[in-house]
Amino acid sequence: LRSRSESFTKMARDYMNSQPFTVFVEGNIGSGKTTFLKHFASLDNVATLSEPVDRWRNVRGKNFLDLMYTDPSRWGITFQTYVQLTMLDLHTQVVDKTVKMMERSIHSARYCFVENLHQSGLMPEPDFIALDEWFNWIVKNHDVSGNLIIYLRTSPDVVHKRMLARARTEESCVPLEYLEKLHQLHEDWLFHRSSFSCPAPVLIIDANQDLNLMASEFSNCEAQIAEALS
Ligand code: DCP
Repeated sequence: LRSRSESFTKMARDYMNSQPFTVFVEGNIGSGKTTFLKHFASLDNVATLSEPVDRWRNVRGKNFLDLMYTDPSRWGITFQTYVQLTMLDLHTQVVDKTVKMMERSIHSARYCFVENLHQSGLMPEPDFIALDEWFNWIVKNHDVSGNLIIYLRTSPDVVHKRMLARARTEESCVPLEYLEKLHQLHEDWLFHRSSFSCPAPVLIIDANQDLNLMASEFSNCEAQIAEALS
């Protein structure tokens, strides 16, 4: 019995050790998360999980992202409920690499986007409560933890220009003011650490510069992740 118990303990330990080092890449809309992930996708031991924006734009033929921007008070809950589901899907996805790098997380969905809709009075209180109850249940009952957050820190006017330049149809009506509010929520959470709890240590990157010139910043991140793993 003892040896069975020992081998079970060993199995459990091996399982624990097989958990990947999980990184969340966070930052405002247009901060360069996609470019950042692309850089890491070429590394052998890194699995990159992009945010499922295309899934949000076509849910059985309905564009939830567009609905949310068109009428946030009506469709904000629908969109954010679906975002929460797709993010949970990414958090629980098993990967066979040492590092699992995710674009955003269920945490920024709640602490930045849902919070913004709620604070701006764009999400009715019962909608917010239902979403928050779901969020709390998920955090308690699923492993949505991470080992490192990389915060691509930007100024709202820089990301506003990038957003206009990439011209995603659904975002054509997003004003600078919206990005300013999102910026403040990211700042309070990840920079000042004065709002919500942070699920992992934060590495801050200046992402205002031209994204094509950020190779050295990316390499620096690579080095820091390698150090954390060693
Ligand atoms: N979005 C949202 N609520 C969320 C997550 C995203 O309203 N919980 C919206 C904001 C954007 C779109 O979805 O309109 C995609 O936003 P991201 O900032 O997550 O992705 P980007 O493509 O803008 O990232 P980047 O430009 O940094 O690569």
